[in-house]
Amino acid sequence: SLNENAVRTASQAHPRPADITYTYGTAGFRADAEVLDSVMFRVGLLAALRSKKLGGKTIGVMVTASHNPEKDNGVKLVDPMGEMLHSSWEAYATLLANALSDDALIARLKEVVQTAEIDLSKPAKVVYGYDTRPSCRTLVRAVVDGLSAFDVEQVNAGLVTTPQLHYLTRCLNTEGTPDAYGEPTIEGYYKKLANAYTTLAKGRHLLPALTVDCANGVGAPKLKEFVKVIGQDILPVIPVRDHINLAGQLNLNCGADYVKTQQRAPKNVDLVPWQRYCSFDGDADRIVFYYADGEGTFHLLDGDKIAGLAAGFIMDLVKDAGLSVKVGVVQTAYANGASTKYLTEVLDVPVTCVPTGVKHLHHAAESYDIGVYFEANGHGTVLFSPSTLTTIRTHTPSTPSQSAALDNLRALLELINQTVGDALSDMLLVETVLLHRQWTPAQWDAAYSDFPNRLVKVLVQDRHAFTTTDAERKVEKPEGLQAKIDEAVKDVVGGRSFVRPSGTEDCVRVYAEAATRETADQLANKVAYVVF
Ligand code: NG1
Ligand code: ZN
Repeated sequence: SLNENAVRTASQAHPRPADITYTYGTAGFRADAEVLDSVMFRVGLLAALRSKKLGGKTIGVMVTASHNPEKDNGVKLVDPMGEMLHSSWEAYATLLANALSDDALIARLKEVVQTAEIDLSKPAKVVYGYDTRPSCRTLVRAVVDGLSAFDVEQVNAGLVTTPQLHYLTRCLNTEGTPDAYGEPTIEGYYKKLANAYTTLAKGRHLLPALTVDCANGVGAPKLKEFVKVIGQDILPVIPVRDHINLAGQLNLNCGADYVKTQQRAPKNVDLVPWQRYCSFDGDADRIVFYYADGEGTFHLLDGDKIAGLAAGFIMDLVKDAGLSVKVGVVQTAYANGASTKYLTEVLDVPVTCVPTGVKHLHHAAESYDIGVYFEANGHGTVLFSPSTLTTIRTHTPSTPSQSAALDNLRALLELINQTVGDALSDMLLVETVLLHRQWTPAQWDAAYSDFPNRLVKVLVQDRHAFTTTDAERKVEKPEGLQAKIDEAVKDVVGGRSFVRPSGTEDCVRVYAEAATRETADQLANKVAYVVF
């Protein structure tokens, strides 16, 4: 049964601020680090319960606030196969975080134990990690206090990227089984990616070095560790924005989120025309590429462009290997309309549109033999179904060129982090395709031109008053709003616009796209006005 005394004593050291309501949303808990101590402690408790519920399987806990400012922090739970916490447990997280007193917390713990039918006598194991934020040190201690109240076997992964923590979680749960995902160490992660990329790069003419903006975050030391393993001669990269010990620099005027939302290079970076650049976000689970042309004009190669590049390459490999395996792409409503058109009309690949949030994309991608999913902001990966894995691993090629394509597909299985989007792994995927095609960023970019678009935030009284349908492309409530949006879009050439409440910020987002920059901006403003 529950050791109430242990929980109460531990909880007294992590009092909850009275005036805040916490919500476990798409990005877990995220807030100013100052108000997160009690939340971290309670997430430790919940991780213990989740592990017990799953008979002692290892649960992951990642302390990070991704692309948010340095003063923020956050925490997410990772389920055993490296996927996001099952959505049915998000409510338990919110319930525990908001208990007002130690007694209320104990009452709610009992409630969760009963509702979720948890056998407390089962063992529990948790692996935890954290990013470079200065607040991590004390917040991680709070998580550990929560775990310790339940006598959990603990693995401290230390400073890691979010996708590394997902990788470790899956490895720990599959070790010694036929589904073993890899060695459950960071060294094992590097070796797996390095071996795969070295195989894929073999005999190819080296590309000029890639400049990597690490957002002054955890991606910087991790990229450098990786380059030591693989060697600069195989992967020539130049890490920049790698100041993880300079206060206040994390995600500041750099990183994938800055580049994507501002549609420009990191501040004070002069792009050398036609050279390749990319940016990670603060926890290295997102990546976007970019370059400048001869006039110095900035060109973004975002998640949509990566999806197109990856899908095209994988489809070619599948064909060359003589396999009959279906590739599909999953996007959200934020995908540029030009990318959807390119995928369906040029690549002739099926496209599914789902609501925002990795769990929706991941889930939809699982229904394809090979599912490529990317959010426009650069979060994404490629999933191979179990039967496709078997096909690729066991197929006997009948020609040397089939054999070569098959070898490349097999290496891709190892290269791609199938637990979650991973900036390092996705970077290597893009580099592989560019290497094989011998493409410059401009040649990659030539697939299609993005329709001009604008994303704006609208601060409203109550964002929960907004509900959507049709993968967020239509507003249901407030009533009558969709008709007004339709009216605004009606006469705009190439116009498309939709409105949805953010899952991570207290605002409503308005997206608009049109044939010209000016009309896209006008449409966004018009729709923002009717929302407000
Ligand atoms: P919200 O705040 O729900 O729009 C944002 C991103 C998502 C996703 C989550 C998780 C946009 C428009 N939205 O969600 O794609 O990455 O954060 O971090 O980019
Ligand atoms: Zn992130």
